[in-house]
Amino acid sequence: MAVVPSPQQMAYQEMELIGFIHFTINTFTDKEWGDGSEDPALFAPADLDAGQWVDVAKRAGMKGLILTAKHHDGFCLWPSKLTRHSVASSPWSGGKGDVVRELSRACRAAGIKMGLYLSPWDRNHPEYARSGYLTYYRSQLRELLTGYGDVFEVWFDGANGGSGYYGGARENRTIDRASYYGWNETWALVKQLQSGAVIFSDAGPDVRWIGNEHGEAGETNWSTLNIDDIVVGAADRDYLNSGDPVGERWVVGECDVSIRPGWFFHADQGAKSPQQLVDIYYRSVGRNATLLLNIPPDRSGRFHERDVQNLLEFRSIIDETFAKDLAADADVTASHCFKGLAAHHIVDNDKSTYWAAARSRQNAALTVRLHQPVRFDRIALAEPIRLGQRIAAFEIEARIEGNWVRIARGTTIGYKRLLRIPETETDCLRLTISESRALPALSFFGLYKASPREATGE
Ligand code: FUL
Repeated sequence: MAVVPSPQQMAYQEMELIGFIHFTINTFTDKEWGDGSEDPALFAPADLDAGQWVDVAKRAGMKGLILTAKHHDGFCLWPSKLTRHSVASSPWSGGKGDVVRELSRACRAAGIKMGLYLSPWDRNHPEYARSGYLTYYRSQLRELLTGYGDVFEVWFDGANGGSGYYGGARENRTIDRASYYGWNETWALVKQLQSGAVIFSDAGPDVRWIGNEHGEAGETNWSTLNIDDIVVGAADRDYLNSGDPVGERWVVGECDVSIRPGWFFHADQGAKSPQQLVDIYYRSVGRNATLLLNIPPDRSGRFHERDVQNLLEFRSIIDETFAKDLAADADVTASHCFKGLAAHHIVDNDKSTYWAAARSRQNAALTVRLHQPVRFDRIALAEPIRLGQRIAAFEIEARIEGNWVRIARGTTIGYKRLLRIPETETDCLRLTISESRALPALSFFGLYKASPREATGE
Protein backbone atom coordinates (compact mmCIF):
# COMPACT_ATOMS: atom_id res chain seq x y z
CA MET A 1 0.00 0.00 0.00
CA ALA A 2 1.36 3.39 -0.97
CA VAL A 3 1.95 5.80 1.88
CA VAL A 4 0.13 9.01 0.97
CA PRO A 5 -0.68 12.33 2.69
CA SER A 6 -4.01 12.89 4.44
CA PRO A 7 -6.19 15.74 3.12
CA GLN A 8 -5.06 17.77 6.15
CA GLN A 9 -1.40 17.14 5.36
CA MET A 10 -1.98 18.00 1.72
CA ALA A 11 -3.61 21.33 2.66
CA TYR A 12 -0.83 21.95 5.14
CA GLN A 13 1.96 21.29 2.64
CA GLU A 14 0.40 23.67 0.15
CA MET A 15 0.73 26.47 2.70
CA GLU A 16 4.53 26.33 2.12
CA LEU A 17 5.36 29.37 4.28
CA ILE A 18 4.05 29.87 7.82
CA GLY A 19 4.90 32.48 10.43
CA PHE A 20 5.93 31.66 13.99
CA ILE A 21 5.36 34.20 16.76
CA HIS A 22 7.45 33.90 19.90
CA PHE A 23 6.10 36.42 22.33
CA THR A 24 5.67 36.28 26.09
CA ILE A 25 7.17 37.50 29.33
CA ASN A 26 10.63 36.64 27.94
CA THR A 27 10.22 39.57 25.57
CA PHE A 28 10.24 41.82 28.64
CA THR A 29 12.95 40.02 30.65
CA ASP A 30 15.23 39.73 27.61
CA LYS A 31 15.45 35.96 27.99
CA GLU A 32 15.03 32.95 25.72
CA TRP A 33 13.78 30.65 28.48
CA GLY A 34 12.05 32.03 31.56
CA ASP A 35 12.35 29.87 34.71
CA GLY A 36 8.68 30.24 35.68
CA SER A 37 9.17 32.62 38.62
CA GLU A 38 8.46 35.78 36.58
CA ASP A 39 5.90 38.25 37.86
CA PRO A 40 2.99 38.50 35.37
CA ALA A 41 3.13 42.26 35.94
CA LEU A 42 6.15 42.29 33.63
CA PHE A 43 3.96 41.56 30.63
CA ALA A 44 3.12 45.07 29.47
CA PRO A 45 3.18 45.60 25.70
CA ALA A 46 2.28 49.23 25.04
CA ASP A 47 0.87 48.74 21.60
CA LEU A 48 0.13 45.06 20.97
CA ASP A 49 -1.28 44.78 17.49
CA ALA A 50 -2.17 41.33 16.15
CA GLY A 51 -3.57 43.13 13.11
CA GLN A 52 -0.04 44.26 12.23
CA TRP A 53 1.33 40.70 12.60
CA VAL A 54 -1.34 39.34 10.30
CA ASP A 55 -1.05 42.13 7.78
CA VAL A 56 2.71 41.67 7.47
CA ALA A 57 2.40 37.89 7.37
CA LYS A 58 -0.12 38.09 4.58
CA ARG A 59 2.00 40.47 2.53
CA ALA A 60 4.95 38.11 3.03
CA GLY A 61 2.92 35.24 1.56
CA MET A 62 2.50 33.39 4.85
CA LYS A 63 -0.63 31.27 4.91
CA GLY A 64 -0.82 30.89 8.67
CA LEU A 65 0.64 32.07 11.97
CA ILE A 66 1.54 29.94 14.99
CA LEU A 67 1.64 31.68 18.38
CA THR A 68 3.42 30.58 21.55
CA ALA A 69 0.28 30.53 23.68
CA LYS A 70 2.51 29.27 26.52
CA HIS A 71 6.28 28.90 26.44
CA HIS A 72 8.45 26.92 28.89
CA ASP A 73 8.02 29.55 31.64
CA GLY A 74 4.32 28.70 31.86
CA PHE A 75 2.91 32.22 31.37
CA CYS A 76 -0.33 32.01 29.39
CA LEU A 77 -1.16 34.53 26.69
CA TRP A 78 -4.84 33.77 27.16
CA PRO A 79 -6.79 34.11 30.44
CA SER A 80 -6.76 30.40 31.26
CA LYS A 81 -9.25 29.45 33.95
CA LEU A 82 -6.73 26.91 35.21
CA THR A 83 -3.99 29.26 36.47
CA ARG A 84 -3.42 32.81 37.54
CA HIS A 85 -0.09 32.84 35.76
CA SER A 86 -1.48 34.55 32.67
CA VAL A 87 -2.35 37.80 30.94
CA ALA A 88 -5.26 38.12 33.38
CA SER A 89 -2.72 38.97 36.11
CA SER A 90 -0.84 41.45 33.95
CA PRO A 91 -1.38 45.18 33.50
CA TRP A 92 -1.90 44.74 29.75
CA SER A 93 -5.45 45.78 28.79
CA GLY A 94 -6.22 46.10 32.50
CA GLY A 95 -5.99 42.30 32.88
CA LYS A 96 -8.86 41.86 30.42
CA GLY A 97 -6.74 41.07 27.37
CA ASP A 98 -6.39 37.82 25.44
CA VAL A 99 -3.60 37.57 22.86
CA VAL A 100 -4.92 34.30 21.43
CA ARG A 101 -8.32 35.91 20.86
CA GLU A 102 -6.78 38.95 19.18
CA LEU A 103 -4.74 36.77 16.86
CA SER A 104 -7.62 34.46 16.01
CA ARG A 105 -9.83 37.43 15.14
CA ALA A 106 -7.16 39.12 13.04
CA CYS A 107 -6.40 35.87 11.20
CA ARG A 108 -10.03 35.20 10.48
CA ALA A 109 -10.56 38.74 9.19
CA ALA A 110 -7.59 38.43 6.85
CA GLY A 111 -8.31 34.87 5.72
CA ILE A 112 -5.15 33.26 7.08
CA LYS A 113 -4.97 30.32 9.46
CA MET A 114 -3.99 30.22 13.13
CA GLY A 115 -1.88 27.57 14.84
CA LEU A 116 -0.90 27.23 18.49
CA TYR A 117 2.22 26.27 20.41
CA LEU A 118 1.61 25.04 23.96
CA SER A 119 4.86 24.14 25.69
CA PRO A 120 4.71 20.70 27.30
CA TRP A 121 7.44 21.76 29.70
CA ASP A 122 6.09 24.19 32.29
CA ARG A 123 8.60 25.65 34.72
CA ASN A 124 5.93 27.49 36.66
CA HIS A 125 3.50 24.72 37.46
CA PRO A 126 3.81 23.08 40.91
CA GLU A 127 2.73 19.69 39.59
CA TYR A 128 5.12 19.52 36.65
CA ALA A 129 6.71 16.05 36.32
CA ARG A 130 3.79 14.49 38.23
CA SER A 131 0.56 13.13 36.83
CA GLY A 132 -1.47 16.16 37.96
CA TYR A 133 0.30 18.33 35.44
CA LEU A 134 -0.87 16.19 32.54
CA THR A 135 -4.48 16.82 33.48
CA TYR A 136 -3.67 20.53 33.61
CA TYR A 137 -1.84 20.42 30.28
CA ARG A 138 -4.65 18.61 28.49
CA SER A 139 -7.25 20.90 30.03
CA GLN A 140 -5.30 23.86 28.70
CA LEU A 141 -5.27 22.29 25.28
CA ARG A 142 -9.02 21.88 25.55
CA GLU A 143 -9.42 25.57 26.38
CA LEU A 144 -7.33 26.56 23.40
CA LEU A 145 -8.85 24.12 20.94
CA THR A 146 -12.45 24.87 21.84
CA GLY A 147 -12.37 28.59 22.49
CA TYR A 148 -10.90 30.20 19.40
CA GLY A 149 -12.31 28.64 16.24
CA ASP A 150 -10.31 26.54 13.79
CA VAL A 151 -6.68 25.82 14.52
CA PHE A 152 -4.61 24.44 11.63
CA GLU A 153 -1.55 23.18 13.54
CA VAL A 154 -0.76 22.30 17.13
CA TRP A 155 2.95 22.49 17.94
CA PHE A 156 4.49 20.22 20.57
CA ASP A 157 8.00 21.25 21.49
CA GLY A 158 10.52 18.56 22.41
CA ALA A 159 12.52 20.76 24.79
CA ASN A 160 12.52 19.62 28.40
CA GLY A 161 15.08 21.11 30.71
CA GLY A 162 14.97 20.21 34.38
CA SER A 163 15.37 23.17 36.69
CA GLY A 164 12.54 25.60 37.33
CA TYR A 165 10.41 27.51 39.80
CA TYR A 166 7.66 24.86 39.96
CA GLY A 167 5.31 26.75 42.27
CA GLY A 168 8.16 27.82 44.55
CA ALA A 169 9.91 24.45 44.91
CA ARG A 170 12.80 25.74 42.79
CA GLU A 171 14.28 22.40 42.01
CA ASN A 172 15.38 20.13 39.26
CA ARG A 173 12.65 17.97 37.78
CA THR A 174 13.33 15.47 35.09
CA ILE A 175 10.82 13.29 33.33
CA ASP A 176 10.99 10.10 31.34
CA ARG A 177 10.57 11.45 27.84
CA ALA A 178 9.38 8.14 26.46
CA SER A 179 6.48 7.72 28.87
CA TYR A 180 5.66 10.84 30.90
CA TYR A 181 3.58 12.85 28.45
CA GLY A 182 1.39 10.02 27.14
CA TRP A 183 1.50 11.58 23.71
CA ASN A 184 -0.95 9.23 22.05
CA GLU A 185 -3.68 10.34 24.41
CA THR A 186 -2.88 14.01 23.90
CA TRP A 187 -2.81 13.65 20.13
CA ALA A 188 -6.15 11.85 20.18
CA LEU A 189 -7.58 14.79 22.12
CA VAL A 190 -6.33 17.23 19.48
CA LYS A 191 -7.90 15.17 16.70
CA GLN A 192 -11.14 14.95 18.61
CA LEU A 193 -11.35 18.70 19.18
CA GLN A 194 -9.88 19.91 15.87
CA SER A 195 -10.16 17.28 13.18
CA GLY A 196 -8.72 19.63 10.56
CA ALA A 197 -5.50 20.32 12.47
CA VAL A 198 -2.11 18.77 11.86
CA ILE A 199 0.01 17.81 14.86
CA PHE A 200 3.70 18.73 14.98
CA SER A 201 6.38 17.10 17.10
CA ASP A 202 9.65 15.25 16.60
CA ALA A 203 7.49 12.23 15.88
CA GLY A 204 4.65 13.92 14.00
CA PRO A 205 2.24 12.23 13.74
CA ASP A 206 1.38 14.65 10.90
CA VAL A 207 4.28 17.08 10.71
CA ARG A 208 7.79 16.41 11.95
CA TRP A 209 10.66 18.59 13.10
CA ILE A 210 13.37 18.72 10.46
CA GLY A 211 16.11 18.12 13.03
CA ASN A 212 17.73 21.59 13.24
CA GLU A 213 16.72 25.16 13.95
CA HIS A 214 18.38 26.83 10.98
CA GLY A 215 15.67 26.10 8.44
CA GLU A 216 17.38 23.39 6.44
CA ALA A 217 15.82 20.18 5.16
CA GLY A 218 18.05 17.43 3.82
CA GLU A 219 18.80 17.51 0.10
CA THR A 220 17.29 14.07 0.34
CA ASN A 221 13.99 14.57 2.08
CA TRP A 222 11.36 11.87 2.20
CA SER A 223 7.96 12.74 3.63
CA THR A 224 7.73 9.19 4.90
CA LEU A 225 8.95 8.05 8.31
CA ASN A 226 8.69 5.32 10.91
CA ILE A 227 7.60 7.03 14.10
CA ASP A 228 7.15 4.20 16.57
CA ASP A 229 10.68 4.35 17.95
CA ILE A 230 10.98 8.13 18.02
CA VAL A 231 11.09 9.65 21.49
CA VAL A 232 9.91 13.27 21.40
CA GLY A 233 12.79 15.40 22.63
CA ALA A 234 15.43 12.74 21.99
CA ALA A 235 15.06 11.95 18.32
CA ASP A 236 17.79 11.13 15.81
CA ARG A 237 18.17 14.46 14.04
CA ASP A 238 19.65 13.02 10.86
CA TYR A 239 16.73 10.66 10.52
CA LEU A 240 14.30 13.57 10.87
CA ASN A 241 16.30 15.64 8.41
CA SER A 242 16.11 13.18 5.53
CA GLY A 243 13.02 11.12 6.33
CA ASP A 244 12.91 7.44 5.46
CA PRO A 245 12.27 6.04 1.98
CA VAL A 246 10.70 2.96 3.55
CA GLY A 247 8.82 4.87 6.25
CA GLU A 248 5.32 3.60 6.87
CA ARG A 249 3.73 6.94 7.70
CA TRP A 250 3.45 10.21 5.88
CA VAL A 251 4.99 12.88 8.15
CA VAL A 252 5.82 16.16 6.40
CA GLY A 253 9.08 17.88 7.41
CA GLU A 254 8.77 21.42 8.80
CA CYS A 255 11.79 23.75 9.00
CA ASP A 256 11.58 26.15 11.93
CA VAL A 257 13.99 29.05 12.08
CA SER A 258 13.96 32.59 13.45
CA ILE A 259 14.57 35.77 11.49
CA ARG A 260 16.80 36.77 14.44
CA PRO A 261 19.38 34.74 16.38
CA GLY A 262 16.89 34.27 19.24
CA TRP A 263 13.30 33.06 19.14
CA PHE A 264 12.26 36.01 21.31
CA PHE A 265 13.02 39.64 20.57
CA HIS A 266 16.27 41.06 21.95
CA ALA A 267 17.09 44.66 21.10
CA ASP A 268 20.79 43.91 20.63
CA GLN A 269 20.22 41.30 17.91
CA GLY A 270 19.84 41.95 14.20
CA ALA A 271 17.57 40.42 11.59
CA LYS A 272 18.63 38.04 8.83
CA SER A 273 19.01 39.76 5.47
CA PRO A 274 16.51 39.20 2.65
CA GLN A 275 19.19 37.17 0.85
CA GLN A 276 19.67 34.91 3.87
CA LEU A 277 15.93 34.35 3.97
CA VAL A 278 15.90 33.52 0.27
CA ASP A 279 18.65 30.96 0.88
CA ILE A 280 16.60 29.43 3.71
CA TYR A 281 13.57 29.27 1.42
CA TYR A 282 15.49 27.21 -1.13
CA ARG A 283 16.76 24.88 1.58
CA SER A 284 13.32 24.33 3.09
CA VAL A 285 10.40 24.86 0.70
CA GLY A 286 12.80 24.03 -2.14
CA ARG A 287 13.51 20.65 -0.54
CA ASN A 288 10.04 19.27 -0.03
CA ALA A 289 9.48 20.83 3.41
CA THR A 290 7.52 23.75 4.77
CA LEU A 291 9.15 26.84 6.25
CA LEU A 292 8.04 28.04 9.68
CA LEU A 293 9.69 31.42 9.98
CA ASN A 294 9.70 33.13 13.37
CA ILE A 295 9.19 36.89 13.60
CA PRO A 296 9.34 37.95 17.27
CA PRO A 297 7.29 41.01 18.26
CA ASP A 298 9.26 43.55 20.29
CA ARG A 299 8.27 45.05 23.63
CA SER A 300 5.70 47.31 22.03
CA GLY A 301 3.92 44.15 20.85
CA ARG A 302 4.56 44.79 17.17
CA PHE A 303 6.96 43.34 14.62
CA HIS A 304 10.12 45.42 14.39
CA GLU A 305 10.37 47.61 11.30
CA ARG A 306 13.66 46.01 10.21
CA ASP A 307 12.17 42.51 10.33
CA VAL A 308 9.19 43.68 8.32
CA GLN A 309 11.41 45.29 5.68
CA ASN A 310 13.63 42.23 5.29
CA LEU A 311 10.70 39.86 5.20
CA LEU A 312 8.88 41.81 2.50
CA GLU A 313 12.03 42.21 0.43
CA PHE A 314 12.58 38.42 0.68
CA ARG A 315 9.04 37.88 -0.62
CA SER A 316 9.50 40.30 -3.45
CA ILE A 317 12.73 38.57 -4.55
CA ILE A 318 11.03 35.18 -4.56
CA ASP A 319 8.05 36.56 -6.45
CA GLU A 320 10.27 38.19 -9.04
CA THR A 321 12.30 35.02 -9.57
CA PHE A 322 9.29 32.78 -10.00
CA ALA A 323 7.08 35.22 -11.95
CA LYS A 324 7.91 33.81 -15.37
CA ASP A 325 8.24 30.12 -16.13
CA LEU A 326 10.49 29.84 -19.18
CA ALA A 327 9.46 26.23 -19.81
CA ALA A 328 5.71 26.88 -19.90
CA ASP A 329 4.10 25.21 -22.88
CA ALA A 330 7.31 23.64 -24.14
CA ASP A 331 7.05 20.47 -26.22
CA VAL A 332 7.69 17.50 -23.96
CA THR A 333 8.10 13.88 -24.93
CA ALA A 334 8.77 10.89 -22.72
CA SER A 335 10.62 7.62 -23.21
CA HIS A 336 7.45 5.88 -22.01
CA CYS A 337 4.08 6.95 -20.60
CA PHE A 338 1.53 5.19 -18.48
CA LYS A 339 -1.81 5.11 -20.36
CA GLY A 340 -2.81 8.66 -21.29
CA LEU A 341 -0.66 10.29 -18.57
CA ALA A 342 1.24 12.21 -21.19
CA ALA A 343 4.47 14.12 -20.84
CA HIS A 344 3.05 17.56 -21.63
CA HIS A 345 1.27 17.58 -18.27
CA ILE A 346 4.52 18.68 -16.64
CA VAL A 347 4.38 22.04 -18.42
CA ASP A 348 0.61 22.59 -18.63
CA ASN A 349 0.48 24.86 -15.59
CA ASP A 350 -1.94 22.52 -13.86
CA LYS A 351 -0.51 20.81 -10.80
CA SER A 352 -3.35 18.33 -10.66
CA THR A 353 -2.30 16.71 -13.94
CA TYR A 354 0.84 14.64 -14.30
CA TRP A 355 2.94 12.36 -16.43
CA ALA A 356 3.68 8.85 -15.22
CA ALA A 357 6.08 6.30 -16.57
CA ALA A 358 4.96 2.92 -17.84
CA ARG A 359 7.90 0.92 -16.54
CA SER A 360 9.72 1.24 -13.26
CA ARG A 361 12.72 -1.01 -13.83
CA GLN A 362 14.21 1.15 -16.48
CA ASN A 363 15.27 4.81 -16.60
CA ALA A 364 12.54 7.20 -17.62
CA ALA A 365 13.55 10.23 -19.64
CA LEU A 366 11.60 13.34 -20.45
CA THR A 367 12.81 15.62 -23.23
CA VAL A 368 11.75 19.25 -22.99
CA ARG A 369 12.03 21.23 -26.24
CA LEU A 370 11.67 24.99 -25.76
CA HIS A 371 10.30 27.18 -28.52
CA GLN A 372 13.44 29.30 -28.39
CA PRO A 373 16.73 29.27 -26.46
CA VAL A 374 16.32 30.57 -22.89
CA ARG A 375 18.71 31.58 -20.16
CA PHE A 376 17.92 30.29 -16.68
CA ASP A 377 19.54 29.40 -13.36
CA ARG A 378 16.66 27.94 -11.32
CA ILE A 379 14.75 24.73 -11.94
CA ALA A 380 11.53 23.67 -10.20
CA LEU A 381 10.18 20.13 -10.09
CA ALA A 382 7.13 18.60 -8.42
CA GLU A 383 5.73 15.13 -7.94
CA PRO A 384 1.98 14.55 -7.60
CA ILE A 385 2.40 13.59 -3.95
CA ARG A 386 -1.17 12.50 -3.44
CA LEU A 387 0.10 9.29 -5.10
CA GLY A 388 2.95 9.11 -2.57
CA GLN A 389 6.57 10.16 -2.90
CA ARG A 390 8.44 8.03 -5.42
CA ILE A 391 11.45 9.54 -7.15
CA ALA A 392 14.82 8.72 -5.52
CA ALA A 393 17.38 9.85 -8.12
CA PHE A 394 17.31 12.11 -11.17
CA GLU A 395 19.53 14.21 -13.34
CA ILE A 396 18.99 17.04 -15.78
CA GLU A 397 21.00 17.71 -18.90
CA ALA A 398 20.92 20.62 -21.31
CA ARG A 399 21.85 20.41 -24.98
CA ILE A 400 24.61 22.92 -25.47
CA GLU A 401 26.22 23.26 -28.89
CA GLY A 402 24.91 19.85 -29.86
CA ASN A 403 26.17 18.03 -26.72
CA TRP A 404 24.25 16.86 -23.67
CA VAL A 405 25.75 18.49 -20.60
CA ARG A 406 24.66 17.57 -17.11
CA ILE A 407 23.49 20.69 -15.27
CA ALA A 408 21.87 19.24 -12.15
CA ARG A 409 21.31 16.03 -10.27
CA GLY A 410 19.42 15.16 -7.17
CA THR A 411 17.70 12.49 -5.15
CA THR A 412 14.21 13.23 -3.84
CA ILE A 413 11.72 15.69 -5.35
CA GLY A 414 8.42 15.43 -3.44
CA TYR A 415 5.96 18.31 -3.26
CA LYS A 416 8.49 20.86 -4.52
CA ARG A 417 12.17 20.72 -5.42
CA LEU A 418 14.02 23.90 -6.37
CA LEU A 419 17.51 23.68 -7.83
CA ARG A 420 19.97 26.53 -8.10
CA ILE A 421 22.47 26.14 -10.92
CA PRO A 422 24.90 28.40 -12.77
CA GLU A 423 23.27 30.33 -15.60
CA THR A 424 22.63 28.05 -18.57
CA GLU A 425 21.37 28.76 -22.08
CA THR A 426 19.67 26.09 -24.13
CA ASP A 427 16.58 25.22 -26.14
CA CYS A 428 16.44 21.57 -25.11
CA LEU A 429 16.68 19.69 -21.81
CA ARG A 430 16.47 16.11 -20.69
CA LEU A 431 15.34 14.90 -17.29
CA THR A 432 16.29 11.33 -16.49
CA ILE A 433 14.83 9.49 -13.53
CA SER A 434 17.10 6.61 -12.64
CA GLU A 435 15.63 5.46 -9.34
CA SER A 436 12.08 5.45 -8.08
CA ARG A 437 10.17 3.60 -5.38
CA ALA A 438 7.22 3.01 -7.72
CA LEU A 439 6.35 4.12 -11.24
CA PRO A 440 7.76 7.65 -11.33
CA ALA A 441 5.31 10.49 -11.90
CA LEU A 442 5.91 14.22 -12.31
CA SER A 443 3.41 17.07 -12.25
CA PHE A 444 5.66 20.05 -12.89
CA PHE A 445 8.87 21.14 -14.54
CA GLY A 446 9.74 24.87 -14.61
CA LEU A 447 12.73 27.05 -15.52
CA TYR A 448 13.41 30.51 -14.11
CA LYS A 449 15.93 33.30 -14.09
CA ALA A 450 16.74 34.48 -10.57
CA SER A 451 16.08 38.06 -9.58
CA PRO A 452 19.37 39.98 -9.55
CA ARG A 453 18.60 40.74 -5.90
CA GLU A 454 18.96 37.07 -5.00
CA ALA A 455 22.16 35.73 -3.52
CA THR A 456 23.74 32.98 -5.59
CA GLY A 457 25.02 29.67 -4.33
CA GLU A 458 24.11 26.14 -3.23
C1 FUL B 1 12.73 24.97 21.15
C2 FUL B 1 12.46 25.85 22.37
O1 FUL B 1 13.25 25.47 23.47
C3 FUL B 1 12.76 27.25 21.93
O2 FUL B 1 12.65 28.18 22.97
C4 FUL B 1 11.81 27.61 20.79
O3 FUL B 1 10.48 27.67 21.27
C5 FUL B 1 11.93 26.59 19.65
C6 FUL B 1 10.96 26.80 18.55
O4 FUL B 1 11.80 25.29 20.14
O5 FUL B 1 12.74 23.63 21.42
